[in-house]
Amino acid sequence: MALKLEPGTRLVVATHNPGKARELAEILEGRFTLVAAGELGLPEPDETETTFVGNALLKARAAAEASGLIALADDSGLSVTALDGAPGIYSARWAGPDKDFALAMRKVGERLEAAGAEDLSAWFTSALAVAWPGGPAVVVEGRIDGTLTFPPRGDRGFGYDPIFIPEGLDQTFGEMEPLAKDAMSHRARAFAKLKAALL
Ligand code: ITT
Repeated sequence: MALKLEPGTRLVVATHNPGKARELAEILEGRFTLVAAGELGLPEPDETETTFVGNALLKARAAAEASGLIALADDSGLSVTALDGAPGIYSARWAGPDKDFALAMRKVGERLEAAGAEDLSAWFTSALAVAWPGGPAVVVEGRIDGTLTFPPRGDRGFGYDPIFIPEGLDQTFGEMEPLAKDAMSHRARAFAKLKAALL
């Protein structure tokens, strides 16, 4: 049987990151009835996998089992070429327990400086997973390439947005209109694949 997501389906969005939740709601454009993981009091599972895909599946499956609803999860992060792909799946963890992304962005800058890196290329990845309670799951990945800039610029978006300039543009994700980011982001690219697979 082909997996399908019917319009209007109740979908739990398995994220505790408000910036991500907002973008996912914008990208899904009212196609589904979204229920936030926080609203259901769902626990945040430990992200024990070693890939974006693995952690997205883990989060979607945990939310589907705990809620009995179809669940959508995103695992994402910033990868820096000169840092061998770091922080990658550890992007949230570089911000520490206080989720301090000014600190995390400074850490990226300091590591680049310590490495004497001239290559400032980087990319964002988003793995989006959909899991059915007690059933199958689907996962896809989207990516956008760009260049890092220091100091950070702009206060829109979230996380590492103020240091990331997407390829071909000169504004950071932190400076761009949210809808412009949504039209090109790693998350939007992953969703386009999900749409092709499930809608
Ligand atoms: P959930 O697991 O509850 O969804 P989280 O913030 O822990 O929330 P991740 O483990 O996927 O999510 O961590 C991804 C981190 O990567 C996130 O905290 C951001 O700092 C960063 N990140 C991902 N997408 C981003 C984007 O579009 N812009 C800026 N930073 C982003």
